[in-house]
Order: sequence, then structure tokens, then C-alpha cells
Amino acid sequence: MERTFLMIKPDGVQRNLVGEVIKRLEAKGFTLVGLKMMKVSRELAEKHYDVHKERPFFQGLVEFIISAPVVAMVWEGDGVVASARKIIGATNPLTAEPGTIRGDYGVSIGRNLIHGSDAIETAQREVALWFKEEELVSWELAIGPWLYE
Ligand code: IDP
Ligand code: MG
Repeated sequence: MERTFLMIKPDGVQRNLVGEVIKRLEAKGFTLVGLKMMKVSRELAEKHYDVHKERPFFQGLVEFIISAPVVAMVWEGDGVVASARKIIGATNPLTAEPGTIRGDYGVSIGRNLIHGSDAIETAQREVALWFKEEELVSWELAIGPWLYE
């Protein structure tokens, strides 16, 4: 089953939006298989955002991610990588559609509340970077037949 890595960033945690984010993914029908609150180390933040290391916002982004706790999660389901990106919305909250997390709750690109893996290969890399295998829980939703044909 497909998995993706989502992280509620420090702004999402400080704004008490943890429950709101989890609610939206649960209601959609995805399955939570990994969850932890943590203060991120500089090393992990730099590895996670490695693709952006030449960008002007990289240092500020790393400082922000390590500034306060985040909630790291792994979600599972058919098509979850692309679907979670849609639920999250565009990178800039001002252009993100209403109905998306960023579109509903954000106003600034540097405070866009949540990270989501952008492709299946990225998701595999990020899940492995943030979670040990034994931290992930494989379980079956009892309502599975009511979600999947
Ligand atoms: P994504 O989070 O929608 O995948 P990316 O382009 O991968 O967006 O950028 C990673 C993160 O870097 C964004 O979520 C945002 O927090 C931050 N970021 C991206 N572009 C800018 C910018 O122009 N200024 C400040 N921060 C930015
Ligand atoms: Mg990205």
C-alpha cells in the first residue's frame, strides 16, 4: 500500500491545528501508520530539505523547522501521495485553493503549516529518513470494504 510522509510544521503546532490536519486526512479515508511529536535536529532538517540547499530561503527554512516542535506522520492509502498534496494545497497559501489546509489557514509562504512528500520516490526517502521501521504500525481499517471497492 502507498505511503506518504507529512509533517505539521512549527506554525501548525503553535496554532493548534494538529487535530484539524489529522481530522481531514482521517475523514478522507487514509490510515495513520506513524505519528510522533518531536523537536527536529539541525542535521535532520538539513537532510530533509537537502534539495533546496542552494535556494535563498534554505537557512531560514531550516531555522524555522528546528525552532519549535513538529508532528511527523506517515499516512497510507491508495494514491495517498498525490491526494495528500491536494488536501494540503499549493506552496503559497495565498494562491492555495480554499478548502485546502494551506488555503484555509495560511497567508505566508514561509508559514504554510505542513509538509507533504511530492512524489512516491520522495515519500519513500522521507519516511525512511524520519521513521524507524519499528515506529510504523501496519494495521487494517475495519471499514476498509466501505472505502475500497
Ligand atoms: P512544498 O512544501 O509545497 O513542497 P517546496 O517548493 O518544496 O514547497 O518548498 C519547501 C518549503 O520551503 C515550502 O513549504 C516553504 O515552507 C518554503 N519555501 C518555498 N519557497 C519559499 C520562498 O520563496 N520563500 C520562503 N520560503 C519558501
Ligand atoms: Mg517540497
